[in-house]
Amino acid sequence: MNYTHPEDNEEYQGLKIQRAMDKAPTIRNPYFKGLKKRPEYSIDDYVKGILDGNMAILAQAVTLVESSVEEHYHKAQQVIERCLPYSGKSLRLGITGVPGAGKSTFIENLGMDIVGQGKKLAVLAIDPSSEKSKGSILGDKTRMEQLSVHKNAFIRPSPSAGSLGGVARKTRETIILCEAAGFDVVFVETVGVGQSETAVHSMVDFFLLIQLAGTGDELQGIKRGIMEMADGIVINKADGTNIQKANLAKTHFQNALHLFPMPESGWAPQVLTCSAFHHLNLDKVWQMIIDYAAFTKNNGYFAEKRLSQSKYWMYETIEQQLKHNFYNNPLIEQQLQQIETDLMHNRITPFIAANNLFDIYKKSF
Ligand SMILES: Nc1nc2c(ncn2[C@@H]2O[C@H](COP(=O)(O)OP(=O)(O)OP(=O)(O)O)[C@@H](O)[C@H]2O)c(=O)[nH]1
Ligand SMILES: [Mg+2]
Repeated sequence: MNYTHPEDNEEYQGLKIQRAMDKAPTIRNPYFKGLKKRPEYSIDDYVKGILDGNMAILAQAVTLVESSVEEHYHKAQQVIERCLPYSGKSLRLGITGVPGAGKSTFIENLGMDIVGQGKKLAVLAIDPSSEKSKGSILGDKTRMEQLSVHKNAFIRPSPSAGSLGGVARKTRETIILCEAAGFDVVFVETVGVGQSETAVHSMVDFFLLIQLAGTGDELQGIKRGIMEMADGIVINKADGTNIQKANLAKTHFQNALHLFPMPESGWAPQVLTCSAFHHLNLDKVWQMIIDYAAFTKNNGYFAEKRLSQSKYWMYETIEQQLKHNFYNNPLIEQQLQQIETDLMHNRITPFIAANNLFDIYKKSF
């Protein structure tokens, strides 16, 4: 249908409708100067800033890594690739423990010791629940009051968008950027609830489990798999009236660890007690980590483990991309619902349903 408007006539004197986008009004009040647009950095800017150890640019590069915008993804990948030759030099430490075990307190106090030695420390997190709860484990920077404002510390909450695989990939890539920016130690925190441990374990050199004593069922409380991953266990809150219980728990854990086969690293996991809050024995915990690094560097396991982690991440990425590609294929998007309905009505078996979808997928190329 064709409308003619009187205002289309050049001689029309009344109010005119502003023509489409060529003169769209600005959304923001032009007199409001509060919000400055962030400078748009080039890949060179990012790489140079990171290699110079510029924290503000590092933080923005991490934001780029975490972005779900396709264009950002490609830019981030190029930044990472250019930083890769400068990465790998840090000591990567994974920290897990049930809520309330004292992870944040531990990281704050051990972290302050580490930066006190002139080292640079990055604290990252993997929290697959953060998207749902909107609060992530490192959201509570208040518990890291001193560390969060220290010039040699970089604290970053868990990326929140996407699947665990996606969140883990982003954290892993952030480690690379931090290392290129000259960080000597990287902590990756997670909550002791299961799958996220495997993800953290696959990106760190040393995996530390923080436990509590005194519940009596401490051994049952954690999954065997998590204990098997641990290179060290600390019983936290070993202070005041809790010391004896902590020592008892230490013996329990030591006995339990004896039942596990010797880990591939050749390092027998140690159990220590500490008080993160009262700053007791944290030096021993740190020494254990240093000893582990020296021991495994000496027997070759340190480098070997990093290589096998790279391999793990390659396959992990392939799987993620295949999945992404499959489910975002327009033909699959069209057919999936129908085939699922057929399945729900018992018109088709799951196996045939999957095969049919694969046929559709393969034919789409
Ligand atoms: N007595 C004592 N209390 C501690 C110790 N470490 C932590 N706490 C207390 O235990 C509580 C929980 O500590 P957090 O450091 O927040 O524990 P978290 O593991 O980070 O907990 P989530 O972030 O909820 O997973 C806080 O009230 C701490 O003050 C310790 O060594 N001794
Ligand atoms: Mg915490």
